Amino acid sequence: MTFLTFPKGFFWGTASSGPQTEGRFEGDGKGENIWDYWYDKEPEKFFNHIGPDKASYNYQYYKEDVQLMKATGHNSFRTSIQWSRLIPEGVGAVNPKAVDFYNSFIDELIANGIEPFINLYHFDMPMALQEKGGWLNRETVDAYVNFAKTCFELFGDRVKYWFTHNEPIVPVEGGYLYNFHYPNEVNMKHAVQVAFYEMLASSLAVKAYHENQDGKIGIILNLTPSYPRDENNPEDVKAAQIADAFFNRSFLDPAIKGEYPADLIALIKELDMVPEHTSKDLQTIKENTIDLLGVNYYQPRRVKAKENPAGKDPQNPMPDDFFDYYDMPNKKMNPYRGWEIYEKGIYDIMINVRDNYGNIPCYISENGMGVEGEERYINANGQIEDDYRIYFIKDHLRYLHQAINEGANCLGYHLWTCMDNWSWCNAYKNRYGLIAVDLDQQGKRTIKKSGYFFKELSDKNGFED
Ligand code: BGP
Repeated sequence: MTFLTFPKGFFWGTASSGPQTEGRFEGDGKGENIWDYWYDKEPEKFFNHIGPDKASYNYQYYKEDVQLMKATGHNSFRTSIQWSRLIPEGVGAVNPKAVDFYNSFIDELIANGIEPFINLYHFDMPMALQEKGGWLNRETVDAYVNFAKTCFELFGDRVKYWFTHNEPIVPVEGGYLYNFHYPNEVNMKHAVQVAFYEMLASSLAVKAYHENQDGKIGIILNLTPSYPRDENNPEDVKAAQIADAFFNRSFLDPAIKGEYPADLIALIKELDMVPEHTSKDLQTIKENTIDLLGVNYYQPRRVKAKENPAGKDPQNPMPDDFFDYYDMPNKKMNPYRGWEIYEKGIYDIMINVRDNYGNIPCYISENGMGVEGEERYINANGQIEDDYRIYFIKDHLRYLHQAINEGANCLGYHLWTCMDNWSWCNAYKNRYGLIAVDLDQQGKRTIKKSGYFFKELSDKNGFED
């Protein structure tokens, strides 16, 4: 047995987001976002027809929730400010009830020794802006920068860790390529424009932050390492590099290096999909890079060379015209979410950031395991015995520890998530929390076995392996 100790001051905690936890309440002044709108229109698209109005009641229970965070060892916690709660129409008037709510929540966290990490955009476009094109419209970039500045002015005296986006590639994939987020378009040219405007918005927010504030600002990216089927097959390797360019380096490079990768630029030119931009925009991206990188890690991407290139539809190009997914035999799976579990991926990401991105300060901003039907693990005391989650965490932390020992500049580990929350179209299908939420009992909370494990992990700043 060895004890794996993490660096002094390591951030232990969890991540969540406003739209997945807060809920909507009569008289709260929140405006409509794409999730509220889509759910009203097509509730059948959401697991068990549960929509964003029925998130985990954090808007009401935040004080109790902060106590539960303390009880589960949090010294830090990430959530997002819902744009449509703070500024209901996306631009214009600020909702005073939202200001009160976020102020009290932030104060409560700090009073309990929990460092707030605040993200600005977690897939939640205000509907008034989506009606005008959302991220396809340059006006949204200006509106976002105004929202970001408003947040910095209102909360920047106390919040010292800010993030411009969570997983900006997801609105691109979900909304404009693979049809799992509103507006459900399949249009790669639009996808590229959306990605560019999200990135530009991020850089402009970084600029605004650095002009007036003294904390750190970064971006949170879901990095899915691309592994070729056969490392000795150059065609597989090339296919994996292309997937990496589209889905990882498309944000990683401009966010940290201030430039898009040359191979991605060449591909986008070949596709004749260069987004609308000015040379000043590129200068803005160049000059306003992040201070801190958040890494969400769930699964790798296994890739092989395209088997049937003739199958391409020239009218409707897609990123996966350039590679095929490889279904590796005997991989370890989370069957509920359908994602591969590959713990070493966390190490590979850290080493990549160390070697190719100047070893910028980073932290694991999400990692976790969603499981369906956890009620079957409830013991006689009413506690969910989620040993699988404890193993999952330890198995990843072991590799993270190794990367840190080898020089990775990793400052913390946040699990997804604190308490079971609303997961977009999956609603409450898969539960990720350290704390169970009973929707049939007005969101009653019960700490799971993993919650007690996490407390000990944080108190001891490591674990016996
Ligand atoms: C990440 C998102 C989170 C969260 C998590 C779990 O991609 O940042 O918002 O939802 O994944 O995934 P899912 O909810 O799809 O199961």
